[in-house]
Amino acid sequence: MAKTDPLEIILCAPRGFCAGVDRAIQIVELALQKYGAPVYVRHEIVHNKYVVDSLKAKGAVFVEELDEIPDTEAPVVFSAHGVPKKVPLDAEKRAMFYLDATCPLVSKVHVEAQRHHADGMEVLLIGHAGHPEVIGTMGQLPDGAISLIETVDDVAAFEPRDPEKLAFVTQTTLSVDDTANIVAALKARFPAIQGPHKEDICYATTNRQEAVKQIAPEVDAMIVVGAPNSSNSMRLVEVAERSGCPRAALVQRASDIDWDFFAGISRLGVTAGASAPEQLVDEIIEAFGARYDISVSSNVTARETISFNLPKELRAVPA
Ligand code: 2E6
Ligand code: F3S
Repeated sequence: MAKTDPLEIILCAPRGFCAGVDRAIQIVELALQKYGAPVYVRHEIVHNKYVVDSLKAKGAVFVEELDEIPDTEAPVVFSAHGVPKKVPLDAEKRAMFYLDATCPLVSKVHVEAQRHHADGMEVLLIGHAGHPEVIGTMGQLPDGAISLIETVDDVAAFEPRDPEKLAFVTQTTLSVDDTANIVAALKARFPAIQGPHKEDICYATTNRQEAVKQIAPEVDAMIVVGAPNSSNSMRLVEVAERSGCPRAALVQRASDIDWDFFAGISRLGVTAGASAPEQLVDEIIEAFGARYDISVSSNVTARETISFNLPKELRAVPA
């Protein structure tokens, strides 16, 4: 490879921040502006170290659980992934001032699960064990009320209380294709099962996967800018591989690029998970620009115009 070697870079569009991530980060930034530091944040506000470190530098303090926070009048922000019901209850018991940055599309799933439970249905959640969104959604109902389904095999093994009274909800960041198979298996085994029209995968997850599917067969390699604990970003790497891209890699920063892995390529696809800032995409393109003669274009597969309201406490703060 020499600086004269041509490299065509094709950027997937849409990529990067979704409306829920944008809102969650704004909540922390505006809380810092309005109330001053510290602002406590329960869990990474979104799954990206660069975002978290930038907010830390402005005075945000990240914790995993509320019991790590001293008694304080400082605001406590709940991350975009949502929290079990117990978390706001515990915060209220301690008279904490909290701001909920749960993505409204995750809150919608919480409401669905509660509605099914109130209607006397047994609720299944399709998702990945241990993910904070899954913990948050399962925590909307009493312990044991939601059963987790991760695979088609789990569908075969599941024993319902009453197959006529079953409902399902899903995590928002799953593989569209894997989830379609799981939902098909559920419907085949339990024809009366209730649920959303397809699943609860959000618009941003769907659009980013679709964008990767279009580009993956056309390029020699694909970079997904994002973090290893970011479910939606990891799904983009899988989609690229399954759609025929011979080399797909998750990259957090330009300094992480394994140059041997990308040796000999002439077309590179680039996307970014919903929690990855565009600065990191720019940094990675620049790193390729230092080694190749690059030309950059975008492949637009959808246009996103959605945005979410801020919590009322922060609406009057100048951005
Ligand atoms: C909240 C809900 C969904 O790991 P995951 O993809 O869920 O989370 P992030 O922070 O990488 O992406 C944004 C997000 C927040 N997605
Ligand atoms: Fe919300 Fe989907 Fe983003 S659930 S935080 S819009 S990835």
